Amino acid sequence: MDVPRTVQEWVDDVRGVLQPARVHWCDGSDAEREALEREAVASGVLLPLALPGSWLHRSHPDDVARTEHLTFVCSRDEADAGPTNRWWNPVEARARLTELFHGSMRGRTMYVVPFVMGPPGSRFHKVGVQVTDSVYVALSMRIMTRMGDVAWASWPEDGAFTRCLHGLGDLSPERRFICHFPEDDAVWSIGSGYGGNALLGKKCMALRLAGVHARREGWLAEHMLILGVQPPGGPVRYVAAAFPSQCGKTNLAMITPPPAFAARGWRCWTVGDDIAWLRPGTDGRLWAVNPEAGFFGVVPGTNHATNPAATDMIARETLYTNVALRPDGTPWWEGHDAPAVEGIVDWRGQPWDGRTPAAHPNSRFTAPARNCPTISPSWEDPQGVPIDAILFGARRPGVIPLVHEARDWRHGVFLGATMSSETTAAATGAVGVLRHDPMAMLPFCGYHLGDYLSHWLDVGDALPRPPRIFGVNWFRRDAAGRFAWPGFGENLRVLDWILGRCDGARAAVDTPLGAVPAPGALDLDGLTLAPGALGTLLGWDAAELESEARTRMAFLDGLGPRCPTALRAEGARLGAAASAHGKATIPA
Ligand code: OXD
Ligand code: MN
Repeated sequence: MDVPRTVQEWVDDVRGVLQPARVHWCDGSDAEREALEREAVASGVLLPLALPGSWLHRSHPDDVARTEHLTFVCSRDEADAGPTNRWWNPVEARARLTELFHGSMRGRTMYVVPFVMGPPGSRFHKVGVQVTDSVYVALSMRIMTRMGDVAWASWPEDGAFTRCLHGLGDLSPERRFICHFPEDDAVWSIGSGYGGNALLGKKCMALRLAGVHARREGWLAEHMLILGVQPPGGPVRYVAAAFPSQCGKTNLAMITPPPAFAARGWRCWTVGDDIAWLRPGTDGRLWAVNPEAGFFGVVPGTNHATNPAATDMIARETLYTNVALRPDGTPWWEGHDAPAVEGIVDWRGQPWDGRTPAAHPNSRFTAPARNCPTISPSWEDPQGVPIDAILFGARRPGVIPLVHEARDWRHGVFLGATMSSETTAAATGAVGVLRHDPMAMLPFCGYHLGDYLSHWLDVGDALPRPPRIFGVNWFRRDAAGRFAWPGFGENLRVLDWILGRCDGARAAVDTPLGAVPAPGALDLDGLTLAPGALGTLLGWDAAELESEARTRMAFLDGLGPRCPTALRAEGARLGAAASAHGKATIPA
């Protein structure tokens, strides 16, 4: 199919501003990939690794994570960006970025990258075109999206596409901006080659801009993994789970059943690890697809114990960013299966001193979803998969139990809307600071958060058979500061309880926050926990929950009048329930 006229005109326009020496229209073929890889090696952008079809990219040392303080929602009306986004007047933003883009590709190649998010031809899919001067970005987009001629073949009848303009600029954080123009369905990003800032189909299009479409069209674009869980002899059931960045989404998405469950025949299937597009189905349930085609996962800590599927997946056809290099040409990182060896070169390309991390804490793998050994046979199903349960997870050392269940959709929206989590290395800034991160979408909601929460309530009202909603916390610590729950594969025990609750088949006891497993309801067969761990994991303290309720209410108040009153009512109810319980703690 020919390139649509609107695309050709847009590319001609931006080319006039960027003034590249060459323009390469990506077709997505293998021959093209090989040519781009050769080009990237020749220019020092990629180093070949001693793993089949795999490469190492070292980024600029100042360009290693998402930069939330340089990310803007440029809606026409400032009020539409809401109190949690940085707003920039769209006329001023365009003027400043045009100045920076002007002539910025002189002497360079401009890659035109057409791509599809979602299974092509499905009711979920959307198309975009990204212009970039980074061969690393073009190759990454080839892994993370359906890239190339497939986009022209999937072009929608109304011709709507997201215009994604990306340039490396001079990579200075002083001149780095990631700007979203929701009314024009466009993203302009300059000054960064980092995934979340530069692979514009991902956070920028599939979350921030798709969220705006989703609100208009009655669906949800969420920062969620999608996982299929198959009990012995039963059908696959699907859960979607929102966690802030670096809180184990990829590990949960690729979970391996613990031995006691594997022996009984449990299987788990990966559908997606980062983004879910969820639409009401004609059957009154919520159906989900993963709009991406690859995984952009955190490398440190990945090994055969924590994530065997990812460890096998990234042994070939993987683009590594900012990991360390062993003398034999293979990558290495903290938490690798193998111990460190002599002669490691760190992520900056320097001999490793053994004192600072060898791999950057936010070093990443980019790998095709089809290479994942646990990939679900339904991962590209154009219908999506039906969701039984939604999980909201956070990194909380205290207060929040291992798992708790919402009474209903409205209560579940409150739990998600007011969750908080410790910050991580996925974004620049301090690590380990507790911040509110509603539905793990704080950095990714492209419009007013109050409107977003109202939209969540509306979607639930329109769903005759909504998923049940749960909160989870794998990161609770005991009095000595140790993790009370082993996590990783053992999290299947929690999923088992959750799915049992969806069937009305597992016992629970009420707490002010929600229902937690009743004594004996969590299947702990084959697992030995430290004495008292279950009490730490499932117990609660009234004073802590009262204080938690106050913090949650203050957060909702900060959203202003657009915050749904129904959620404030839930906050008041939590506070009242906690104080009514005096100092009681449910024994686990
Ligand atoms: C990611 C993130 O890369 O959330 O997925 O930062
Ligand atoms: Mn993410």
